[in-house]
Amino acid sequence: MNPRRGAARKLKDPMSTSDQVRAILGGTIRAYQGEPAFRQRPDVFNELDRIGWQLNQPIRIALAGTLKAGKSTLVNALVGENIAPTDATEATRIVTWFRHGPTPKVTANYGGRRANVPISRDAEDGGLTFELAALDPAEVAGLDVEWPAAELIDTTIIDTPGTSSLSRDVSERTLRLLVPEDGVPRVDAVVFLLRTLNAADIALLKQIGELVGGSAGALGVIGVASRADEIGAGRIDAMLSAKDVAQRFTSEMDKTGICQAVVPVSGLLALTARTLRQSEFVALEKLAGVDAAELNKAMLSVDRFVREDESLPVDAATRAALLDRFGMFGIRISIAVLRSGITDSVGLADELLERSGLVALRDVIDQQFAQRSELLKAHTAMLALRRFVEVHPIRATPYIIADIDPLLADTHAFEELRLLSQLRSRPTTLNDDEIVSLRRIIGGSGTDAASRLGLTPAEPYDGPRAAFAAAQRWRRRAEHPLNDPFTTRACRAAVRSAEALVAMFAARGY
Ligand SMILES: Nc1nc2c(ncn2[C@@H]2O[C@H](COP(=O)(O)OP(=O)(O)O)[C@@H](O)[C@H]2O)c(=O)[nH]1
Ligand SMILES: [Mg+2]
Repeated sequence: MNPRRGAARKLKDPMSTSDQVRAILGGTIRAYQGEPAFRQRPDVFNELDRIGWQLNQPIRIALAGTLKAGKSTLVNALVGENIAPTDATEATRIVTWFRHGPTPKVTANYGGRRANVPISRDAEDGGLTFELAALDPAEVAGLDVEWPAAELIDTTIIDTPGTSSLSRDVSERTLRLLVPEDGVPRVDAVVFLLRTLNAADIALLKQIGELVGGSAGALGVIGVASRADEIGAGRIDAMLSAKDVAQRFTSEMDKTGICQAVVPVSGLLALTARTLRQSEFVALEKLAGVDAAELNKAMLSVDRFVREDESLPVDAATRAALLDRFGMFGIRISIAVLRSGITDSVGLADELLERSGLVALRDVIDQQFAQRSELLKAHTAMLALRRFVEVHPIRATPYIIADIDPLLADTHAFEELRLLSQLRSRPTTLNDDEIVSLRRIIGGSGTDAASRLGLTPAEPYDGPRAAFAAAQRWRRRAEHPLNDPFTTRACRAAVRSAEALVAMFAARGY
């Protein structure tokens, strides 16, 4: 277990937000039981039970973004197995839920009924195909994939069709999932993938961000600059400029202020690294042994690389297969890594995984979503409940809303999340150093005490003093006469975060 998570857990209020949500939900159920008009309405109680049940379920993270942004590939990379069909098969037009289950099982939500979907596995690439032929894809509202993957135990991942696709229908399906018309949220957090960044992408991102991050949507949004390996067009000498481009891309996305963080990721490289085969390692080692000038010539273009060439130690079909799995950049990087002295497939896989950006993305998901999963779920549950009592009004409705609204507004952790995204786009009078430590204290690098205070684990006893100093510093900064209202609000939030740390240390007897 991650020891830092333990610290974060102790930071919670005595009555956690989830407990408060459960209490409100319990009260709501009793209120409906007391209403003669609803006593005989199992549907109403089912819906209320579902809201409560969801609080105990894994956090739901949706992958959204433009068509062919690499969403399905990233699902596979995150799960570590080739289970989400990629490219334009029928299934990629359908919202697919990947949950943990004891045995592989796929069910289609088909015109309000459930139908079992047979699965077949491609002998060559190991990719799955869901046999939907018996069903009319237009009628399939969603697919439920249960899979015995460890990565799905704490997280349910939702793969969505592209949002800016030519088909309005597909766009709307995704939008409806992220921002449902009935106002009842279906997901707790969103990873948004963009492959290019043009005006249309930014407009779409803004639109989704306003809806998603707004009053009726998920609170957590992470941006991914996807297919990052393609930015340098596969040229290893372009790696530096690729990094530049990725950074510029990242900061452009940052500026939209919709995401709490933006990470460049190559899902393809990550998936290949996580499923690297010994035969691939052997083929790459052979290529790495070829004279550098010769190999460079053979790798001038994709066409050239896959054509018959007796002088290369690896046959054309194998080269084509490598290209599919690694991409041009991945092959170049692998060869460079092997030439630098890595001698086993595990070493190569680790290096590729690191370079793919997946490790960084998982860290961010952990900091922004996993460490806050209880809160994100509590937030979704409250939005759902608020919506529910409005749609089915009873005498108690105004009282229930009067319980929910202050919790939504006052819960400091929600304010931290809102600020983490707003700090990227809204001007403040804080200088760069201040922004960095403000982001940190409100949990931008992790919600445990050490991360918030910027302490290394080696100096734990400085915690109480650092927390106290931070509270003082931000209190002073909040009172600066030239602050605009947003800056004051952000500084006050930092004070509250620091005070929570002081209280936590005091409770532990420091
Ligand atoms: N080079 C490269 N290609 C990728 C990457 N991710 C996906 N692709 C390719 O892009 C195409 C579309 O990917 P897919 O995951 O189906 O995208 P989706 O439509 O967003 O689900 C496929 O041919 C993938 O192999 C990546 O990180 N790098
Ligand atoms: Mg897809």
